Amino acid sequence: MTELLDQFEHAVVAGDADKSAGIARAIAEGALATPDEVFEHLGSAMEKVGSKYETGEYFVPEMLRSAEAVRLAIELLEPYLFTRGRDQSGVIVMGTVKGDIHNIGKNIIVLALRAAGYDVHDLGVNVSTMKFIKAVKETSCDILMLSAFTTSTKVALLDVLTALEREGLRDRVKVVSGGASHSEEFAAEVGVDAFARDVKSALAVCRELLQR
Ligand code: B12
Repeated sequence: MTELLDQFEHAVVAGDADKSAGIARAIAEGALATPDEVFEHLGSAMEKVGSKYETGEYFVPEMLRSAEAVRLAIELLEPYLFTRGRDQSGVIVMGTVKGDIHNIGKNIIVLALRAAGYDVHDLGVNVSTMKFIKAVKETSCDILMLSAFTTSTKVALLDVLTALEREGLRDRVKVVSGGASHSEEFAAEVGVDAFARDVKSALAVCRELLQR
């Protein structure tokens, strides 16, 4: 099985959507891997793509081909992932903060959380502070998850936290942050409740926060 998942990861990194879609279909039809395994490999594949982009081995077209391979694989795997056991419950609002349009990692996390049974309201990218506040009020969510990628959008993350305080909502909702170029130190500095680096830790953090 590891071999199939490695091939899956490799096809995504290579941007070979036909191959990754074929493997995704096989996984879905034969229940050949657990959702956690699938998410881990998708996350890891795109992290490799990100590194290749940063080192100049890949350019935007290569990266977008890999992103398309992920999108297609997710589409094919979705029905299979959602028929698996749903063992969690909780409402989560998620979005990428204002000024930021990165969504590949966020989308993987959203899918993983939904597959684990959470009711996830995905607000998309470039989400204003007001939109986050409105969603927290309307959904009475347990957890607010904020994606922030660039250094400049960290300011937007702080703005959401300040607005939560101002609106008297900070004690009602747990805030989790994540995203490339984000660190544990920064998360502690801005005062979120938890930080997660990848799919596995995001799931673990949500599980833990909802048990408190
Ligand atoms: C893909 C990408 C793009 C794509 C985005 C496409 C898309 N639809 O998302 C495009 C080309 C559009 C782009 C644009 C820009 N980008 Co860009 N981009 C990347 C890149 C290469 C990969 C990001 C990615 O998708 N990784 C794969 C996924 C799976 O990983 P991930 O996003 O990190 O997500 C994982 C975790 O972070 C975590 N996670 C993610 N979100 C969340 C949220 C929560 C709550 C939790 C718990 C966890 C979590 O779980 C995910 C799964 O494991 C990174 C470099 C890198 N190595 O990360 C730069 C990077 C993020 N980009 C960067 C920059 C600067 C930009 C631009 C400003 C300009 C530019 N020069 O390219 C614009 C910004 C536009 C804007 N306003 O947002 C910088 C940010 C640097 C900084 N410190 O500010 C980076 C780090 C590259 C670099 N070293 O310069 N980018």
